[in-house]
Amino acid sequence: MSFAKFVDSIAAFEAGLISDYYYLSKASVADVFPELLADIFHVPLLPDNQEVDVNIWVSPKGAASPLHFDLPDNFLVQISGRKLVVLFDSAYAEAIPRFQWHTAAHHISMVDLGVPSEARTSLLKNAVPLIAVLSPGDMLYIPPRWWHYVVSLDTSISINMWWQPWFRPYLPRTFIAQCLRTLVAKARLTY
Ligand SMILES: O=C(O)CCC(=O)C(=O)O
Repeated sequence: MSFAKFVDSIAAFEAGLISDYYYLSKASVADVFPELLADIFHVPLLPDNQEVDVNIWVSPKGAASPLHFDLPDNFLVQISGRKLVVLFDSAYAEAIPRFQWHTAAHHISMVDLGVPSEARTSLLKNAVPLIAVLSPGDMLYIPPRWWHYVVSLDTSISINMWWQPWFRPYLPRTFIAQCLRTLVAKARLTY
């Protein structure tokens, strides 16, 4: 679909002329709008040599991204329109039902937060959300493994930046090494 047709589809959806919408989601800026890259500044919080995966999101009012989590760190930057973001601390990970681990949707929840259901009530009983409304110029940091659900409150343009600090790939090994050390220390105390 051409971008012009996509923009027409946004207008048609918002006018109630069509019932399904298209969402230009996580489209690599380098691939689809390379000319915009010059306008995207390096986030000063990040080291100069940090690699960043920059994506653009364009959606009609009412579009939603399902409750899901991502593995990289994320800055979600609002360019135009507002977005509602519902976030759950990774401490609640076990309280959120998700598709099976071996499927492509393993990072997506089966619960649609936009539709009342017993599953949604039960999820909200066990996990307390943080809620943010992003306006143009706002940037939200979404930590890795934090579940999030996003609704466009207006016709919306955002970019997001996924990145991983250099030490992240080493964390699981460090964690396993720490567990082994603790086990050995406990075994020494016992015998
Ligand atoms: O803006 C959206 O609809 C979703 C954004 C998102 O899920 C993300 O940046 O990881």
